[in-house]
Amino acid sequence: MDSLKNKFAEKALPAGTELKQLIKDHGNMQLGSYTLESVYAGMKGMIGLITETSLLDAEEGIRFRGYSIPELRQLLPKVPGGTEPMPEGIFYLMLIGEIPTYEDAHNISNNWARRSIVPKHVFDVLDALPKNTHPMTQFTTAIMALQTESVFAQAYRNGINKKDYWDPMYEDVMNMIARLPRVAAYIYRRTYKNNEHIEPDPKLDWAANYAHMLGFDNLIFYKLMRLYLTIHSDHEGGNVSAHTTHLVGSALSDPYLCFAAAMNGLAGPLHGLANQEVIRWVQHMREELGGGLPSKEQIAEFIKKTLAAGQVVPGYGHAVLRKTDPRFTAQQDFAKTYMPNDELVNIVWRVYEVAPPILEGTGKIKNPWPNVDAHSGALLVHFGLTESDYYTVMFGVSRALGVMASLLWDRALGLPIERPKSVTIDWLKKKISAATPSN
Ligand code: HAX
Repeated sequence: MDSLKNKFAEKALPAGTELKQLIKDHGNMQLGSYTLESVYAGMKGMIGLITETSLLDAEEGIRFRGYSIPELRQLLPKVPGGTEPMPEGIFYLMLIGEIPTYEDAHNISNNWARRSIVPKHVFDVLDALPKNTHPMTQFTTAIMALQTESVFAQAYRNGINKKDYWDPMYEDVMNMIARLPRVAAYIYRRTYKNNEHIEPDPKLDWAANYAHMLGFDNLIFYKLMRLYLTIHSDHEGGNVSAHTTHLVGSALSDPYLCFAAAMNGLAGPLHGLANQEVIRWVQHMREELGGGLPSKEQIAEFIKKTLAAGQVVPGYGHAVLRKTDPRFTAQQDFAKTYMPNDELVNIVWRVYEVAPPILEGTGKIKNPWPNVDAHSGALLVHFGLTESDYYTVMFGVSRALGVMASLLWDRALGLPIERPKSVTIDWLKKKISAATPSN
């Protein structure tokens, strides 16, 4: 270790232990309207944001503008002959607050198709990256390359009245969402399909066109993409990708800058990258056990081994939810209809039977139930989309719908720059000692 690194470890590691002890002994101390414990624990449960698009209930799961996922699977418009909602519909709902008609959703499809041309330099930037660059790194790089097109950045430079910010922001949001499937499909095809690209089909809706450009022209896969891109779109305002969008946007950064930052958060294994990690974890288990459908006992052993190694069981747990994620249930429902005998899907279901009591038994994991990421990979593998490093990009394409609708609301509401107060450990110690009666 170099001397600076050594010095840092000497200082910071004991400080971590000391801070944990402070929280244990004085966690109930009030800091403003909150306790020290809640400040330390990642501000969970603190109301600190106003987000219109969706609201999360710990027991029930997410509601988009008041509607649960099962309700939205019924109520949102579908393509003719379709069975799953169009993501265009949930975008309309999040932005406007009303259930759209089919015509409303179809108009958005056409609007995005018209805006979907990706400037050539974005592909050139991607082509300059080594092929083995992680797809999420390629994705954020491409979003940054798209930023040359920002209408808001140009309008700000030209001097725009703050009351009008939302207007050029709207143009950026619509242009970016329109272009993401092409960019995301390009990343997939250059990384895994020998750089053989597939032209968009403007007659298809947004989700089916993305599936088409990925190379999966299968009607059931189209349905899966509509469901997938709908349910991953939003999870109220405090999750890392949504909060990042809001925070960066509060500095009046344009939508491309905000979304690239958000995607760097989504690329973390405790957030969106968990969908990749779940499939890697299941495959690792299968390899160790010599393939096939593992027994419940074997799965239990593997979970215990993961915990004993100080690692997380990916796809389980949540910062807010305290029940099975309804986004998991929606995907399970889809799988029961279209692929009930798929082996990987059955492993996911068996893990669901085995994992919760073991996780609960640790006594510290607050939510032992599966989240959205526990199921999504197995559905994609079923159709031959096996490259798990790519999965978070698909999540990101969907997440754009929610966080960009929220960003437009932020600017329309004129929300101010975000700037919470931070304090040092030394400040905390002084506060604690002032509040502790001397004896
Ligand atoms: N496996 C093992 N340990 C877990 C765990 C899991 N699935 N979930 C929580 N824990 C541990 C935490 O690491 C923490 O341990 P320490 O006290 O040693 O630090 C302890 O249990 C308490 O954590 P918690 O309060 O229950 O959970 P947090 O709010 O801190 O974290 C996470 C929530 C989602 C990050 C966590 O449950 C986790 O790491 N899960 C696995 C990764 C995952 O699936 N992430 C995706 C979440 C959904 C999402 O954002 N999708 O994009």
